[in-house]
Amino acid sequence: MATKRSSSKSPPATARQPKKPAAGGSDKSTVSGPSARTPARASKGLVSRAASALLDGMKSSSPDVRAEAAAGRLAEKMAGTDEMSRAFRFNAIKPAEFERKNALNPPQGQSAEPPSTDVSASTITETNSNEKTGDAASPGENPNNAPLEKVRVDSEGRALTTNQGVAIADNQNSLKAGLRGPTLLEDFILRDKITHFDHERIPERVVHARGSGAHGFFECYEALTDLTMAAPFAEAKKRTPVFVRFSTVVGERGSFDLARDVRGFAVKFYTDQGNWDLVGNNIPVFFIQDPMKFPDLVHAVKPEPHHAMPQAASAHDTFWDFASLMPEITHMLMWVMSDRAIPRSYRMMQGFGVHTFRLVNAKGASVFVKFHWSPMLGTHSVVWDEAVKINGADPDFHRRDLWEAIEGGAYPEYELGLQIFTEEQAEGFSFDVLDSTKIIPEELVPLRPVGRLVLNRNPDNFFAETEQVAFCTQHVVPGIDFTNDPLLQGRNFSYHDTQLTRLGGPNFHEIPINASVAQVHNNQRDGFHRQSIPRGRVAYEPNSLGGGCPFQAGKLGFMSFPEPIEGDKLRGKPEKFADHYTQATLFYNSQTAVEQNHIVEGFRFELTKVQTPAVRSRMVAGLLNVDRDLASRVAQGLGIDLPEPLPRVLAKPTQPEVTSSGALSLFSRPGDGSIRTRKVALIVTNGVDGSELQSIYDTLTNQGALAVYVGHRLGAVQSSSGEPIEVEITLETAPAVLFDALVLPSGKTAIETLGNSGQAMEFLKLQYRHCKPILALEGASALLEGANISPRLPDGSDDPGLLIVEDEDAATVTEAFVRAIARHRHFERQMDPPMV
Ligand code: HDE
Repeated sequence: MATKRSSSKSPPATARQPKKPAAGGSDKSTVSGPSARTPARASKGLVSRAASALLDGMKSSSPDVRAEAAAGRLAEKMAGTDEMSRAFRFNAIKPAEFERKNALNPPQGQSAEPPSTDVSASTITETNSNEKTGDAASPGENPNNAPLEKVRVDSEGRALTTNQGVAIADNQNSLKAGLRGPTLLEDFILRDKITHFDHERIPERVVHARGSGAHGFFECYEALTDLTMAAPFAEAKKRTPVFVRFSTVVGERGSFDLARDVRGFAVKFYTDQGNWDLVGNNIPVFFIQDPMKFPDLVHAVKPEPHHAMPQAASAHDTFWDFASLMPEITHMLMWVMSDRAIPRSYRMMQGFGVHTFRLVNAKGASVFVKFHWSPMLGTHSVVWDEAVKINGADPDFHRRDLWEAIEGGAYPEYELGLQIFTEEQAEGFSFDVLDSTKIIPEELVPLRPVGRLVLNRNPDNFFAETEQVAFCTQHVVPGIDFTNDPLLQGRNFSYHDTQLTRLGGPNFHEIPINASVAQVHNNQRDGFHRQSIPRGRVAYEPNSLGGGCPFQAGKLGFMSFPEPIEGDKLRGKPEKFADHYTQATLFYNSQTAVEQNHIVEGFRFELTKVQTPAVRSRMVAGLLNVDRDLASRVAQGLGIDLPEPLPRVLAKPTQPEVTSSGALSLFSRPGDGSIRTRKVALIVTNGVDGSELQSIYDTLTNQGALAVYVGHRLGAVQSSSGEPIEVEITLETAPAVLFDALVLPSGKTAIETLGNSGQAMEFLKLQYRHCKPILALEGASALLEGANISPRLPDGSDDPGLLIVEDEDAATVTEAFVRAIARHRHFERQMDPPMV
């Protein structure tokens, strides 16, 4: 931060004539309070030597020369301290602590430059450097804020050591009294290793325990200084480093990725004005309206306390019991039962700040804002039957996908869009913008694209970075401010509090992944695991003995937007919060028929797992207030009669501004139309037509897809021309659900073999059931017939996701196949229950 020094600035130490120490002070005294002794050496003229000479004297091997030099420097330090302290005749900013006009215009703290570096030092011996201490501190620098390479460790060419750096001779055997004798307590090497191991685990996050992270940057398209002074938006093309963590909410740290769940989308911006954490989700609304209910929500959805089941699932009684008694949850449930809760990839889901925030510009003017991240690859999901099976086939499906994409150079990218609106606009809305169970339809306030987020670097170490990263909603920078959304206000307490336990104390900001790139200077001291070694003796403000430093920044620092507040002190909610259903209906009405079907199926699955009929029925009664057809279909799926609708809190339904919003459908963001990073299985066995497969393989690879030869066993299969094809993965280790598309080979004997293979036929059936594109090369339609797969859709038209090479040339069909992969899924063929 640029600091303005007070007029008491002194000339550089070397050019200055030292003053006499303050009367009664002593250069020898380290106790507070005046010493009666007059400084012994001050009169000897040593203090008038140039500081550099004194410094050299301190390095002398002669104790006498050192003592003389030390005395000189101590005297100079005292004199300089006194001189600096005198610059603070009184606390000049004290009057500015009072009155409104001063509150809006805080002054910068008073400061004075020390006349020499010794003056601000803890000790004049700091110039005696060695390999451990290094050189003296650079005044005004906190090296903890340097890039992460300062803590990146590499052991190449190094021997094993203990944590004390002692080389370990034998890492195989503990120390024993005789080869067959007892192990000795003396074995400090064993104890060093085992003790550390015993304490390797830290508590997992209470929620969002399972996550995956990546480094990257945010680049803003153009300066937004008219709206905000926040550093990331200061100028066009400005890049701000970020660390992003995606997560599920409910499951424990080792749970599977494809739970039906909300996904966390937390972004830490390391701005040059300090850290800003935008701790969002992939769903723009939340379950509850008041933080008071958060522990209840989490207790209801976590595994039931008596038997700790189920893991990472909301499909159980306690969650739906709570949900059916909390009508404000209804809108969120619509999203969570939709395909948003089972994304194909972290790279293919949106992110939302959820709450209304404020942007504040340098003139102090403020607007409201909602933050939206939209993936460049479009929004895509898997289907529920697939999700269940992916969790068995690869519990790390999303983690692996993110890691491999970044490692492979396909950097995930998202666009940041802002919904910007004024307080006056907000007052006119039919809903309350402080209610986190409500969205602002894009038809009402369109999205303004302002920048892009690119994830281009995997972490070095999962624990050090992804596990230890600590996001807190209260981490904001000048230009970003809160609103009175009660959930946000509650979160602003909760996140810091949770890190204290999880990361073991108040110094978690010093853990390298959490340290800001902006300099950190304050008078906070001590606590568990303190890393920085503060220089000097001053740990309070105001001070004159530290030259006033660190001083308050005044208007350059964070200033809360001076929102006028008045009201009674009470517990309650505003009336508009009581509209629990209008936006749930809006969401349902904005979905395509396919998406509506999936929502019905989502409710049906979850409520089927509920064992208490009263809970099922109460839930259906709530859905009746959303949409009668939805409720009837869910009731039918549960085999129950339609109950009476739940009573509404608001007698008169709200008149919404829009009744359908295209942007709420996942299909409204199909992405860039490419097939980059899509996984395509080419099934091979002896006798396949190899050259044809190879050309498809090449076409797919050239377009950025990940083509993979899948066979029964690793090793080579013989193509019909005798050319070997190397199997890359087997049918048993990589079942259908791990692929986005399938190619069935040509070749008579190969087709016969595959027709008799349970694994190959199951692979084909699942690809079909999950509505994925299938390319059947010449003759492979026999396999389709064998699997009871029709080339026609239920309505009799051609299935556009099923491409069969008969008379057409393979190249034309391959092109159509590529287009079909880009479309992701072909839900036209989906039937309930599935035919195949
Ligand atoms: Fe969180 N939430 N939350 N939450 N949340 C946590 O903080 C909490 C809420 C979200 O990758 C915890 O560090 C309360 C909304 C994400 O590390 C905890 C309330 C949204 C993450 C906590 C909410 C979120 C968390 C647990 C209601 C979307 C993971 C561990 C007042 C806007 C961040 C931790 C990461 C994590 C509390 C509601 C998103 C306990 C009290 C709304 C993405 O502090």
